[in-house]
This record gives sequence, structure tokens and C-alpha cells, in this order.
Amino acid sequence: MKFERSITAFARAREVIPGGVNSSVRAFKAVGGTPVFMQRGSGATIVDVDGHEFVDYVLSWGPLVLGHAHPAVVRAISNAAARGSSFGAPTEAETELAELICAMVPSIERVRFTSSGTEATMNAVRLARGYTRRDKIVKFAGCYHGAADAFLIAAGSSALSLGVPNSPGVTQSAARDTIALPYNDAAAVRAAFESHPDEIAAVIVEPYVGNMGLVMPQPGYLQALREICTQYKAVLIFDEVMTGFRVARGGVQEREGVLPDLTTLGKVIGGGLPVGAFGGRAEIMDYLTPDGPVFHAGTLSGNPLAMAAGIATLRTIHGDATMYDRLEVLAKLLTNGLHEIMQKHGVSHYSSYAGSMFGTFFCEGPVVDLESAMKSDTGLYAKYFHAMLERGVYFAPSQFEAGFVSTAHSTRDVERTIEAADASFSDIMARSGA
Ligand code: KE4
Repeated sequence: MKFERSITAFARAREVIPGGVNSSVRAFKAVGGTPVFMQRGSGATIVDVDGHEFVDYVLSWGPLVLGHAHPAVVRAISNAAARGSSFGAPTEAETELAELICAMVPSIERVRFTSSGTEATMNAVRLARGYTRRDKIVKFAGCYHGAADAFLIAAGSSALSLGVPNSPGVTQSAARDTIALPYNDAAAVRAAFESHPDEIAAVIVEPYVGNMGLVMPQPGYLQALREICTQYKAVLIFDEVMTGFRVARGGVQEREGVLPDLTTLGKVIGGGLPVGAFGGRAEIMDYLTPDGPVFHAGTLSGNPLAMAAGIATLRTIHGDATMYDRLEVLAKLLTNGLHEIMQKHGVSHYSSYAGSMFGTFFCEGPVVDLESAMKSDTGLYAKYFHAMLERGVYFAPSQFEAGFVSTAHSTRDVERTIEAADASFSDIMARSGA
């Protein structure tokens, strides 16, 4: 494949946009080469500016659980746009989307909208600190909760793949109140609370981690976090920006039966438009301004177009009783198919899937935390990424991300992907002399 127009577009972008991108992971730094500029998507397919078609497993990093340009979502956005794009005043669409979220996510009684997942997590932490009158938070190495200072300590996703998990610019004072612990180690959490019994406001966790690659909680781990937070009167925050409406209708908390005090959401609830949300127990949420003392605001929070896209998406999800079963069958078919191919080619790997999410590490498993995730052969991942791109398959341009299927993906798409992987590993192994 030739990517001439992407190369030209990237050079032009770099003249006016730092790194040529508006979000770091898009720059292909983790896999090398020139980022592919996209021009349109439809269903499971995305098309670049050179006209190449790809089966898309990035899906805008999670939002497009119904695939690109779903008719109901497109119709909702265009109808809303014709009535005006923003009013800066309350609209009934915000209430409708809030009602859908409260009905579908087990622990959410009240919810506030933001324009990104980062705003959602940032505000959830401020709320937890205001509610408990405590300063410290616990997060987990390799988990990513967006680009706010408090979270850029041992952060995952592109902070990890770019080698800046503790970004310059995050001051000591901002970092001082963030305690970073290993994921899947409940004893470490207990010890942190014993060392700081009345200082920890919240534990924020990706209940299934999508920002190290996909890393699942060990049995009992989430329940242990719940018990420890209850015991020490700290707020348990499930960051479900990625897993919400991705692994089940009600997210991880529905699958695992563990209820957090606050949940952050994003991605799917905006149907591809900028939306974040934080919600949970009314007793905590009612601490927010204007009725309570903890400040929250946002010019475009609850934006009518984003609400329309989110309502169309969640209504479609709400009305499809077998959706998550079908998605998991597809993710399982893909994961098992790729597993067989990697076994055939003697590629050391560790794979998992949950709902519509999947991930593969190129190392012996199990991968249970950042330390074990870092054993993955990122050089091999980069070769695999480009070999698959050449064969019309678009995976995440970084090892430390999860993959996604949508209701628009077919078994034929999955079969093609497995065939492409077989040819890719044949090439890679031949070139490496294996
Ligand atoms: P945004 O601010 O990017 O909307 O959401 C931040 C965020 C918060 N919490 C979790 C669990 C997340 O996965 C994210 C964002 N995810 C990344 C993908 N790993 C977004 C992709 C990007 O950074 O461009």
C-alpha cells in the first residue's frame, strides 16, 4: 500500500499542529511510520485519504459500538443540528440521556455531563475529595484516566507508550496526593489505607483495564476494593469511560456485581461526539454546585448534538436484547482465531477478551499488571500492526491499547482478519529468519 496523501497531509499538519495530531496516540510513535489520515467510515470499515479500506478495530478508541455512521445516530445529529448546535441553557435531551444512563448503569442515581472523559474523571475526583474532605487518591500503575495532572502518575495508554507515564509539567504538589499502586494487588491497597487511614478520598480504577492493553481483574479483586473503600469510608470510582456500554449494557459493574460509589463514562454515551459523564449515589452527587459546594461547570456540557447522538446510541443498545452476547461471540471468535494463528507460527502471546473488547500481548502470560504487560515485545507488535495495515486491518497503533468490535462487524470481517494475521506472521517470521 502507498500512503502518499497521508504523508502529504501529515507534513502539512505538522506545520500548525504540534506532532501533527490532536491526541498523542494517533501519531504512530509506538509503531513507527506515518499516521494514516482518515476521510470516512461506514459500519465496520474506515477509509483513508488514499482510498484504502480497513476493517476498523479502533472505532475511535471505543465510542463506535454501533460502527461508523450508524443511520439512527447520523439522523439524530442532523435533526438536532437543524435546530441549533448549542444554547448554553438546559434542554430536555440532557434529561433524556441522563434517564437512560440511570436506567442502564446499576450504581448511577444522578449523573452530570462533561465534554470528555478527562473532565469526567477530574470532576469525579474533585467531588470525592469535597465529599470526604480528604486529599489523597489511589490509582493503579498502567491505568489511564485521561490527561489531568492528578492522573499522569504511572499512567497508561499513550502516556506509557510514549515513555512519559509521569509527564513533565505535573508539579510535585499535584503528584503528592496521588498514590500509584500495582493493579490486581489488594494487599497493597490495604497497606496504603493503613498508612494513610483518614487521608485517602478515593480509589479510582479501570475495573477492566483497557489502557495497558486489556488486563482483567483477578477473581475477588474488585470486591476487595469495594470492601476496603467501605471500611475506610473512601469513595470507590470505577472509571468506565472505556468499559461502559462496551463489556455489558451496565458495564463492568453489571458483569461483576460490584457497585462503585461513582462511575465515570464517556465514548459510547456520545456516539462519537464529545461527551463524558460522572455519576453515582445521589448522596454524593448532590454535593455538586449549584445545590452543593463542590464546583462543576462546562460551556458545552450536555451539548444538544452530543446528547442526540448519545440518546440514539443508548436507545439502540437498550432495544437490542442480544447485542452484548453477539459482540462477545465475535470478540471470542477473533481472539481464538488469532490465538491459533500465533500458536501455528510459534508466537509467544497472551490474549483476552470481554464483551466487545479484546487484547493481545506478545509475551508469555499471565499479564495481570503493568510489570507483566511491559514484558510484551513491542517491536513485534509494531511489525504486526504494519503487516495487518497493509492487508486492510486497522488495529490500535500501540501495544498498550485495547481492540474493539462493533455491531457492524461480521464473522466475515473476523475471518478476513484471521487470514491477514496468518499471512502477516508468515512474512514476519520469514523476515526474522524464524
Ligand atoms: P478522554 O479525555 O480522552 O475523552 O477520556 C480519557 C479516558 C479516561 N478514562 C479511560 C479509561 C480512558 O480510556 C480514557 C481515554 N482513552 C484513550 C484510549 N486509550 C483515548 C485515546 C486518546 O488518548 O486519543
